[in-house]
Amino acid sequence: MNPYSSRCLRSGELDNYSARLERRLMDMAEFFSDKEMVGALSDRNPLIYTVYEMTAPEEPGQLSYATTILYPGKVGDEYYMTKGHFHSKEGTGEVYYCIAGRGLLLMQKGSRVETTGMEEGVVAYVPPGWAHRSVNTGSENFVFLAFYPADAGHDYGTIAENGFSKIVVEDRDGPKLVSIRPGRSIRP
Ligand code: S6P
Ligand code: ZN
Repeated sequence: MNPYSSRCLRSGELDNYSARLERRLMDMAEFFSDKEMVGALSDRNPLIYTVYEMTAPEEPGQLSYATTILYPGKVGDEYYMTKGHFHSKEGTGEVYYCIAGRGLLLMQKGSRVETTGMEEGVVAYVPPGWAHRSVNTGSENFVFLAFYPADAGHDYGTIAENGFSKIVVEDRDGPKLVSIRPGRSIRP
């Protein structure tokens, strides 16, 4: 295959991409904690995030990249966030680069939870084996670019079933990490 490139705008749009995905609340209802609020918002079904992917062939050694535009908002007290996933293939990590906005990269391995604060210019590393989710804790679009092995694959089912053991909610003093499944391993 031949080399290629994309121009990544500050808005998060790629001018050259292979797929554009939209995730609305009802595409990810099971991922938010406040089920009553999910029900109340179901008619409006707000757009939570948009992804522009440039995927390479799913073969060892190939790399894909994608931007995510995560919109500001909350479902109850819980900030808008991505579904979050493990990579299906063991031994595959990922690099995130924040282009605009403010948020948290929430990661979990077993019962260990780590967060990295994301703002313009921050580069973050997700080591192999860590589930990862992005959370918009700001009032503007949280925009980031991710680079990952093209054959990593995405396991959403484990998160849909078990959830992360901590969620990010708005408190009087700002974003707060709250334990909802203390000490529980994400992969029982
Ligand atoms: C892919 C990478 C990101 C996410 C995107 C949406 O490995 O981590 O491009 O796919 O942020 O999140 P999610 O959890 O719905 O795939
Ligand atoms: Zn990933």
